[in-house]
Amino acid sequence: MKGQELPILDRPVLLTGAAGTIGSLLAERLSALGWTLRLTDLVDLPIPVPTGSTFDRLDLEDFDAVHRLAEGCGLILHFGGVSTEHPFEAVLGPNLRGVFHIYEAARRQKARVVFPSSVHAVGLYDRSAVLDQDCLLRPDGYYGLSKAYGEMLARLYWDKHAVESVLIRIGSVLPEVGDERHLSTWISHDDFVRLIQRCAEAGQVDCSVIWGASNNSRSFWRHDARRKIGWTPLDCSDDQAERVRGKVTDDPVVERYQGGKFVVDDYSRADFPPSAMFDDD
Ligand code: 15L
Repeated sequence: MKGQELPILDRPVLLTGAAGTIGSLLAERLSALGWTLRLTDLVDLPIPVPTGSTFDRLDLEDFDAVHRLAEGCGLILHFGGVSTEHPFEAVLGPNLRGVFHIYEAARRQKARVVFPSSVHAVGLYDRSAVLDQDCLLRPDGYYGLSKAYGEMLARLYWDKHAVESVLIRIGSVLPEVGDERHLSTWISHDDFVRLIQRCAEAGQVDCSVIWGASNNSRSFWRHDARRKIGWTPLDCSDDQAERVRGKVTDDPVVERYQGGKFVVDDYSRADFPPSAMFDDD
């Protein structure tokens, strides 16, 4: 980012949501790479605080506390907040107000942000659709809607305040594929950690969108900013296809859409809309 005195990794990295599944993975793997991490979550860490890192409990809705913790940071990995489908009121504070606090802190600190968007920001596309980075967002619930909001907030802070972001539309970060849908959405731990490394090391990222999936031949997604970031996924779900063959639900709505089971939470359409209903053309 222009006007920044020090390279990003010469300053501490704030990691929110450090107690979550992805957060603890990143805490362990990035600290092992020598990163100076400021870890935070609403609850205590399930792992020992890695050497060289600090941990503080933090409520993302506390504007002053977010600012204090972000002081001096060059990068914010914002993995805090609600990470599954919930009623609107439960999503509102952590995911809408919380991400606003993160972007205000990034603006003050001239920090870069990694914002984990999600497959659920586009979860109401049919699985037969192949999406590019600039597709219309079609969230599959309030959680996905909060990810779409986060993407737009990031865009606003880039256009208006030059705060850089990498928006990673994460599929499924898992040690291994668990069902047939994951053959399209899976991203291995190693590919994911390498992507986060590139988000920090890339010279300039502007406001970039990355599809967060390994090099899966069944991917729902294609063009994004990976060349600009310098990331190439090395893993691939294809060799796990045999193991999960037939691992599907018996719900046609779940199996139709990219968002899978999140779609059916509070789903109330009585009809089964034709697939062309929302097509971009
Ligand atoms: C997500 O965004 C969730 O945070 C995660 O728990 C998974 O459900 C993932 O999407 C997915 O849909 O596989």
